[in-house]
Amino acid sequence: LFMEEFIRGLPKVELHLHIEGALEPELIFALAERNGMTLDFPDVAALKSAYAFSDLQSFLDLYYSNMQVLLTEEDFFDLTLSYFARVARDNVMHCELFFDPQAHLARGVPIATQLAGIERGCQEALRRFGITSHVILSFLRDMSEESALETLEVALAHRHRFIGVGLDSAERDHPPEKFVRAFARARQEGLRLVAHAGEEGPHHYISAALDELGVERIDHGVRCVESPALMSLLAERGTPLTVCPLSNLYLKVFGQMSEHSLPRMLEAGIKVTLNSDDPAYFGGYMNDNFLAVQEAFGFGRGTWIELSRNAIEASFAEPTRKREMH
Ligand code: ES4
Ligand code: ZN
Repeated sequence: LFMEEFIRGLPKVELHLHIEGALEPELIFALAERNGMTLDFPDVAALKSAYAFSDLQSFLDLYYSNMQVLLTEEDFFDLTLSYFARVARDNVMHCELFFDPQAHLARGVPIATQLAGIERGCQEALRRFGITSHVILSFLRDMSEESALETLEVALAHRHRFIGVGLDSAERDHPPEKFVRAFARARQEGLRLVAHAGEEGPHHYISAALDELGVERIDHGVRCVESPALMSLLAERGTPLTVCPLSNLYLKVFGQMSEHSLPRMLEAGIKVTLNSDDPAYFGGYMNDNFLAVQEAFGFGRGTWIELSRNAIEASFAEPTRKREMH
């Protein structure tokens, strides 16, 4: 109980959060009503009963379907501020959030609308809660590289509104190599680079994201434990992994939390961080993830401090902000 209070009170940094994955069922219904849309579910309870996933794709189908209620700048603002209001209670002090522009562009929502709403939500979070944040534009890997490049060109009119690019969505059969040109273009613009790899996909996707795309952080990366050579490399280079324990459980990457590769990665000296991924879908926000890990592994205070330091160091926060957080 003492450890639980200690973990709840720890100042936290979230580096792996899809803002569309913070869309709670109640907000889905509120936005649908505001936008005059009819949902496939009669009420919140019926929608929630669909939140049982067998793998990544079964989750993504519902995730893309639900986000159709996001149409206006106000919708993106309300979503973003609702996330920050929730994690202020978990003592989150800094967050780097992903958004999926291609998913909204496909419905005719301009990238300027998306970015304006998200940015205003981030500014309000700083004003109300003192939480700092950065936005990362994520390419959908199940779409073409041409689409990624077009999206990046349109987004570059708002270059100052995002700090980097990422790569997400259905991983299997969509290796990092597919996006070499898109990441090279982003690098040219001085953008920071991250990519999802080794969540459902094989460990060699992690190596490819590092070597072919030149990413600075790996999102998930939990399947690195299948290659001892890769684990040594990650530890040597100090490459941060943004691990999402409840996500991995809900998407059946691991059968139980006790089987999660987190302790093996820590043991190998890899810079692991803990994050929530899609908190409205996977049973909880930062503290829920931290406490689920503690229940399974019973870490001591030293490990929790190490995880917290890793997240501050792995962030793209300004050096002065990093010093403040330490
Ligand atoms: C995602 Cl858990 C996960 N994996 C890959 N892409 C995603 N987009 C949103 N959540
Ligand atoms: Zn993710």
